[in-house]
Amino acid sequence: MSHYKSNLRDVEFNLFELFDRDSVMGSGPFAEVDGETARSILVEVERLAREDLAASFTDADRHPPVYDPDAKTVAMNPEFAKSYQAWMDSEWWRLQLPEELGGQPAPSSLIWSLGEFVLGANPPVWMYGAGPAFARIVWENGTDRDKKIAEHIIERRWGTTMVLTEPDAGSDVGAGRTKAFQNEDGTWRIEGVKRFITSAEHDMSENIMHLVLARPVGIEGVGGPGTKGLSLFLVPKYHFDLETGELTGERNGAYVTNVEKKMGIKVSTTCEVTFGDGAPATGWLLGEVHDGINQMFRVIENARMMVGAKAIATLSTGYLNALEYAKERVQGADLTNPAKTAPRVTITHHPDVRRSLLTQKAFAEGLRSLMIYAGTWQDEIAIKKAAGEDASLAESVNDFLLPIVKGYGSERSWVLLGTESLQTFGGSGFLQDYPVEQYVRDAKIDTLYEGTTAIQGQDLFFRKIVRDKGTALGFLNNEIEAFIKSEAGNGRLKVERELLAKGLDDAQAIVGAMFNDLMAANPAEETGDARNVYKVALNTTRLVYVLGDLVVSWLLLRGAEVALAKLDAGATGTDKSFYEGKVAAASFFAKSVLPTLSAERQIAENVDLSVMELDESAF
Ligand code: ST9
Ligand code: FAD
Repeated sequence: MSHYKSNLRDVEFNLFELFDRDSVMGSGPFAEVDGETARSILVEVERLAREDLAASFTDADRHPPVYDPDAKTVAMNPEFAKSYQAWMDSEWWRLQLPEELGGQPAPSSLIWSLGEFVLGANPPVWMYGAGPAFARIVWENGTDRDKKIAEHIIERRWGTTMVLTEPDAGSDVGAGRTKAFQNEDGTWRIEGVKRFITSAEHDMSENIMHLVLARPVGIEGVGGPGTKGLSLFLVPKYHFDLETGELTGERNGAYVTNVEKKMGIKVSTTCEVTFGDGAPATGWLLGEVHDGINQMFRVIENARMMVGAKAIATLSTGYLNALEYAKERVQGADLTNPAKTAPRVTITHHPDVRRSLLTQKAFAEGLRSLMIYAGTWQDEIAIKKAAGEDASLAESVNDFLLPIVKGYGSERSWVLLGTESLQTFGGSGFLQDYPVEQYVRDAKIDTLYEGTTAIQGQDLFFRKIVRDKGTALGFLNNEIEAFIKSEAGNGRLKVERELLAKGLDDAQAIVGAMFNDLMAANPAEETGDARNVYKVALNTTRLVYVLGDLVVSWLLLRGAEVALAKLDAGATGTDKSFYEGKVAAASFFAKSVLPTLSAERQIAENVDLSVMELDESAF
């Protein structure tokens, strides 16, 4: 039986009932994918994920890839390779590609919805299978030569990697020391050691194309310090004929010199890659422009969304596994029946288990709404661009939501998987008999890679709020305010809307306090003290949580409004239960999570410099 438990019904609810994706599907840039097609794609991908992709999930954890240090190659788990092939053969990845690259463009809201199934069933399948999506970035940013390379990546199903991190350059990508020297024929020679590179070696594709950030040497005006001095190079594992893509049989000097042993997600190879040790590592400058960090962020933005989606997908299957167990596990008597001979009940009768299950349900479904909501803004960007209209608001809102999907999504999911989903199983949760212990291990990485939560917090405040001049924040603030003032729920969500109003007020106060501290750090101000920026940064991670809680609660309540209308219209059977569950989860979240924002506000407003003034020896 599959470890993976999906929630197709809730995905469809979000897409078609809450976010009305029927109105954008089948027209504009998504002419080829109408609502009906989308529904059948979801059914098919859900089946594929639950059966073929999930099939190797456990085996691949127990028998991870084997690295041969002499040959510098990796032998993959054969069962996993079958799952990977099943995904590639399905060709659903073409939905992410433009028509010019053989794609059938679909809205991002649909991509992330079906992505949830793949990422919940076996996340590394999506990662190893990201070649075509990477190729899109190469194609969009490339010269004619690069466009050809992009086509080879897709047609020949090459693997791809994103290569930023070095031993001394993790969060601080700009500290990277890998160098690039231009050859006489215009190609480049890369020299340096990168680490933690995902998918950099495996035996599932004939070639691997590395997208490498390196610092050009000896060229006037480029290659300066920091991220802006980095350029992006396409560096293959094997040399190939540029016209046909046919491998020449010659190895390029980009070798995997170590594969890490990890806590989880073991089938995803995490590699040290040495460029130019022994043989030269030759590559091309993407687009023949020195704009590496900007180009790489096109990949990173997508990958951050992917990491959030992975975490959220895992929480959902963790919850549904816990729910199934809880419905069957008999333990203890009902609290209202203290008699020693009282009949034993399933643990779903215990208040604390119900609290835990509803917490899991509310977060899993709320985070799904958050992910798909972000997807709807990506839809909007594509629609506006296709129509030649201004997409800047949609871009701002999407940019704002990304660190929340990634940072908040991963933190909440990984913690809840441990404290609630695994806990529901009691001691059995700690065993490898159930998938949850692997979920916990596999999901921990989501708070780390693609920028740690600390980095997401800084990105959210400094870039997505301050630099954005509050455009996206202001827009969402108005949307939430309008919902609060509306008659949503016809009186039945009144208490919840009041709680949301208080939550919004608290969140506004936190952002306000952070702005004040930022102003007070400005040396141009009379009382400016640069150290006040520490106070801001003491609150940035908090802000990720607070805005995450706020937006998720708002989206859950919007879902409850839709569900109430369906109940009023006479929903019956499983639909009735489903809609009742939506209302209950939204109400539970509003009542049990939103009040905590007042405490966060107090902490944020009272933050001081004592943490920074404490001598390191006192820690
Ligand atoms: C990693 C991989 O961890 C893990 C899993 C991989 C699985 C791979 C496979 C699946 C992926 C699928 C992908 C498919 C691809 C494509 C699909 C297409 C459909 N937004 O603030 P500044 C840029 S990989 C946009 O001064 P610092 C911007 O150009 C390792 N751009 O930064 C900016 O210039 P300007 C991940 C942004 O102080 C420039 O950077 N590692 C954003 O120099 C400089 O900005 C990390 O994530 C943004 N949010 O450097 C590193 N931010 O301002 C984490 C910056 O003029 N560290 N730019 O616009 C950071 O993010 C740091 O904050 C830093 C700081 C490095 C940016
Ligand atoms: P550090 O940057 O040293 O951070 C250590 C701690 O300090 C963290 O808690 C961090 O939040 C905090 N910190 C650091 N700087 C700051 C700051 N300025 N403000 C506040 N706090 C800060 N990289 C790639 O390029 N390609 C890949 O494919 C890839 N895949 C990966 C796969 C795995 C399994 C792992 C573990 C990593 C992968 N990475 C990859 C690297 C990953 O992106 C980095 O590990 C991550 O960005 C953090 O860098 P670091 O590990 O050096 O930690």
